[in-house]
Amino acid sequence: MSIKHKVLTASILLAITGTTATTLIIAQRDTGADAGNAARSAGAQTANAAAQRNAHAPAAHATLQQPFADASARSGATPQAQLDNHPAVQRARELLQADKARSAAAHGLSGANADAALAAESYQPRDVIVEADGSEHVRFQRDYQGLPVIGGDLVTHAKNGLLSSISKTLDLALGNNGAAPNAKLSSAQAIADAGVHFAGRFLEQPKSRMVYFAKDNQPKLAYEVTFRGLNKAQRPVHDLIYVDADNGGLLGRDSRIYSAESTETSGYTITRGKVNITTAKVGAEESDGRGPGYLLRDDKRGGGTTHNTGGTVVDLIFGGGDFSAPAMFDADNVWGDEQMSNVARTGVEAHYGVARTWDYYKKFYDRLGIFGDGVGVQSFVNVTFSYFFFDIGGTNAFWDGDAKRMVYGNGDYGVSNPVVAIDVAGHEMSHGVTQATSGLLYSGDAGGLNEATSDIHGTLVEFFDNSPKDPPDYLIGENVNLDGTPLRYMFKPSLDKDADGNGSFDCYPAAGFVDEDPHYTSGIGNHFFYLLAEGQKVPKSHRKSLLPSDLVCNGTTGLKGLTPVVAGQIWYRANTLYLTSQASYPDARVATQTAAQDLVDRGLLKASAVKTVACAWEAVNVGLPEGSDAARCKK
Ligand SMILES: [Ca+2]
Ligand SMILES: [Ca+2]
Ligand SMILES: [Zn+2]
Repeated sequence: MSIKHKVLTASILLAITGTTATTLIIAQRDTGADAGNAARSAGAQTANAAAQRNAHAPAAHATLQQPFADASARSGATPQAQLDNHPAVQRARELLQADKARSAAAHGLSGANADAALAAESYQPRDVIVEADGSEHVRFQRDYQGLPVIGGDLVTHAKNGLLSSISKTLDLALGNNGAAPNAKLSSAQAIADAGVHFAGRFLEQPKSRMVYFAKDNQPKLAYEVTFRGLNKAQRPVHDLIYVDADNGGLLGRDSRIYSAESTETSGYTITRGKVNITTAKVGAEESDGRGPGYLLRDDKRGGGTTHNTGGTVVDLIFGGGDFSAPAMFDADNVWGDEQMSNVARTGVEAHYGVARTWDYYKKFYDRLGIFGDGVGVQSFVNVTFSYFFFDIGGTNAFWDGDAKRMVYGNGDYGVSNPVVAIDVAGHEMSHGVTQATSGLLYSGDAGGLNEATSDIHGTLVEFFDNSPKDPPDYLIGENVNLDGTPLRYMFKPSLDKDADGNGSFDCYPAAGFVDEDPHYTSGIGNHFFYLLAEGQKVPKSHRKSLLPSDLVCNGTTGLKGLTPVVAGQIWYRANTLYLTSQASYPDARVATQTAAQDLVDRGLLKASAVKTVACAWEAVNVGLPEGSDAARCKK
């Protein structure tokens, strides 16, 4: 193992709320000391990055201590304990022992050397067949020095207590007579070397374990590196690649048929009752020894997975947190129950929100996944947050742009639910879309546009899902706080102001934004979007407290909207085609007017739509950039 050192790298953790003063957050990330060495070919770079992320994964020997660690050969239905105690297996062991002693003598070993060689090898039964005539056939996996020997498996054939033959491709001698296995390469280096031979795109972090790889009767100490991902045809692949533990050379490979079967099932959520989700049916080898059963993995949507961190703490300044948990598992595919505290319900809701967000982007924008590459994301639930190491609780969620994962807080007992509502899931995933397209910065006007983009799409996902348990609205996170107070209000952003007067902006200030929290400057974009989608109409929930004149900044009356779907098309097109990383609100006005004109040119919208866009911007005091001759609301 090379020694890893920590560096602080800037990473934008885009959170659903701005309860902390800091929005540009420093996350802790490992860099491998062996990075230069590992990147010895261009192809190794992806694997190297993955290896760096994998820095906290248990070492190969630790993996081997887990029960069922060698589950690959345990697909048989007979429980291990039953196999171990089978009389035919006991007899076969004795016969093997005698054969080993003969073999040791044949290799010139005697005394302590022979004892060490004998002790170094062990056998685990995998299958037993006893025929009617008393013939016994026992299949064993072989271990050497506690490491599995790939290709060392054998079958003993016996009758009446006499060994008739052994089927095997590897003889006894493994060479080092009991010396502990000693690899020159670290696990991370082996993953990088093996990565050169993997043609797919990763769906999860590569894993490695140390084994002996035996081919042509030449056992070698090796790393078995497991890669799972998607090939060019977007089919899931599962490759085991064996590299020499001393020099990284390719020794062999094995491809598992990716046997997972997608199943449609249902589960209980925190806020939406029972929902339909897609899970993956897997055997023990695909579930880290927890199964056969089902994983919260959606192979119909790029293999996205949902994980239970078990309450890991993420510091909003220093990052951290343990994200090594495998995808959530359930033996009978019945997920969650009616207990609010059940983590399964939280996982199901996050999993569901991700699926609906995927479907929304596919249906309305023909976009496959956040990055447009057909690959799902990892979602982590059961997280709490600290700030400068002080406990601040669980009422938050964020998209970690660096690690490309979503993290959902647990909520705060008695105050808020786990933060997995669908507008929050849609919000967080949409940060990834922005990251992959306009790349809007997270400060100034651009920061507000970035946050508004996420609120807009999160809301449209809620419209798309249209659940009676969560009627579509222009509120953000109304299902987070137990008292129903939303995090934000798109039609009148300043309604979120706290007692100190901190909160979202309704109207664009002439000088633009510089240092304000993007969760507040998003008010301009959200407000514009509401007017564009719905017009100057007070939502039912607020008819007693607001007048149409309260919805605009410029005293205009009778503004008409274009429908939420059309407004979404315009915003998406502007964000993915016309906005750049430092865009201002006036730039966004031009971008959305250009996007609307595109749709007019394609015959999808009436020519007046461009003016409708201009009028909505003017209603929130966003003008045109200097010298622009783009359309104005009047004339
Ligand atoms: Ca709602
Ligand atoms: Ca909502
Ligand atoms: Zn956000």
